[in-house]
Amino acid sequence: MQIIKRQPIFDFRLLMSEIDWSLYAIIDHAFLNDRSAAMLAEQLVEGGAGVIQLRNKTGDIKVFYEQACDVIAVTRRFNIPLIINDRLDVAMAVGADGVHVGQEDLPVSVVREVWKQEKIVGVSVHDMNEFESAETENPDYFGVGTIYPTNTKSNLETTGTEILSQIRKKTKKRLVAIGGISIDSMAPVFQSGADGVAVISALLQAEDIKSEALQFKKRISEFKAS
Ligand code: 3NM
Repeated sequence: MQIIKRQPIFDFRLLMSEIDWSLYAIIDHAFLNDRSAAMLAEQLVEGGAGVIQLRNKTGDIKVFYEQACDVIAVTRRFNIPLIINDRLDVAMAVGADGVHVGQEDLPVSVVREVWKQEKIVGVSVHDMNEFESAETENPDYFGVGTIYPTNTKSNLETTGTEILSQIRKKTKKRLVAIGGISIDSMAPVFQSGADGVAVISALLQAEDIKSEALQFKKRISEFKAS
């Protein structure tokens, strides 16, 4: 295991504008199936994912840390940001580029207080109340969902795409739609103002992950061109 220097990949002010948020791939431990997180990261990035998030809900922080060390070696090579789900300690320990918090995690303001460096902080919102209250803490981007039904996180109500249009009217910040998103269900998400899609199962369950990511990107570039 290598020790990672705690340096941001780019100047942070450039970072937010240089990131391609359109395909935000989440590597979820529950979907590894004996594959390494680093190998998946490589395929996703080669397929065009512009952001990688690492998610591990098992509670085994040592494993999470080791996976993050391996994945950041890949994302650094491709100059792609690595965002850690939930765990600020893991994010800080590996010198990740950001952390994504949910409604039950540390508040955005606390993350910024503890992590003195300029890093990306994203937050999940599921309705307008959560959005309004998260906005007061000034996150860098919002994960908005659960857009469509999904087995990956089935305890939440689905919002459909309407919430994206509502939030789009209220903020210029990056909006990443999440929940049940596949190549065929993406169009309304982008039409409603999302900057990107955050995807787990449609990518990690694909037979060829790199080519699935490429297909996502191809379709996204068609939306952007139209
Ligand atoms: N968060 P898939 S939905 C991790 O709504 C997660 O906050 C959600 O996985 C939220 O692409 C979700 O397989 C699951 O549907 C996303």
